[in-house]
Amino acid sequence: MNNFFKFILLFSIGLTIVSCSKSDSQTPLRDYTEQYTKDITNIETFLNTHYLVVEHHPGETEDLDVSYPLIDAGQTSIMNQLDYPIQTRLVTVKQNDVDITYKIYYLKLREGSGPDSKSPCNVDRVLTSYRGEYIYSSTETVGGTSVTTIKSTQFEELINPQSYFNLTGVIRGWSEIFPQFKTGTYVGNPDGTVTFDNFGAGVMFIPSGLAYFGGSTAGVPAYSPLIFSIKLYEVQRVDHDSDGIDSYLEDISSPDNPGVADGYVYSMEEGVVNPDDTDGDEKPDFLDTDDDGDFFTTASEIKNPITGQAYPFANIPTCGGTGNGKKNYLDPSCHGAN
Ligand SMILES: [Ca+2]
Ligand SMILES: [Ca+2]
Ligand SMILES: [Ca+2]
Ligand SMILES: [Ca+2]
Repeated sequence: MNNFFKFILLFSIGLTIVSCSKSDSQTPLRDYTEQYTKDITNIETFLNTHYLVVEHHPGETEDLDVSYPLIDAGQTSIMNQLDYPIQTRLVTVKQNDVDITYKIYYLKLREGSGPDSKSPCNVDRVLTSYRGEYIYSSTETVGGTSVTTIKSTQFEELINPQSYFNLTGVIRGWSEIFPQFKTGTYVGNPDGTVTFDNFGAGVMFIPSGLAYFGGSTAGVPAYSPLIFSIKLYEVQRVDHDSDGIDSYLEDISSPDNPGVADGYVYSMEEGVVNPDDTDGDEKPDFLDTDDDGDFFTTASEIKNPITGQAYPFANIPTCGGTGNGKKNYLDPSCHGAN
């Protein structure tokens, strides 16, 4: 980590992306399911009635700036264009005791690449520049006829980020989509600025239930679906349970592919099996200081008995001879390096 990043870690600024849902206590919140139906209809209408403009300026701040004009002369919609095929991620959340499966549409303008390229997991911290817009419905009278158009308006832009965002402290949509991208490269300039290149860049279209929902914040009306265009500059790992294993390495499985890490660590509701909970005690590995439930802490199990220091992650021994390939701290049949 260079000095620039050490320096900016010292700062913490409050921006509206930080999740703070404060609703008017006089008005009951709308029904989540009904609101989602409206949101996804408006998002899909937006995607079908606007087209994508992407600017290419390699090595400059403006690289992969994006805009979404209304189709007016037969352009191909965001939904149907093939330069950056639209992708979706489904996210199920229990809200007011009802499971709602949200669809987040997103575009990968560039995944991100470089010798040290890395993806954040959903609980890491990210250095990102971004632009936020909200989607709304606008009705105008044209030639005596009432015409409704789905439009978007910018509410926030951050071009030169000075601090990291904690993906556990921002809207849910961000923590779901950032892991789909990777960092690129950067160089420090003599004037103290930093030039980023080949960074991950994309656009996400987020239903209000995974954003501010009924909270109106910093120029965003309540119940607004949001559009964020993002550029991923750097990732900072977090070890939430301080057991010596960074949280992204405590991603051991995925709901669809048992045993295959997917870039997300999961916290499940009570009674729901968590793919990232080795000992099944309902504490996910990234929050569990004894991951295999053998009463030996993970921190003690990853210590090299000769040096007394933790092994580098790649060198943590597997349980001697049992042949299941699990590292010691994930296997209750052995303890530590013995
Ligand atoms: Ca940990
Ligand atoms: Ca556990
Ligand atoms: Ca752990
Ligand atoms: Ca243990």
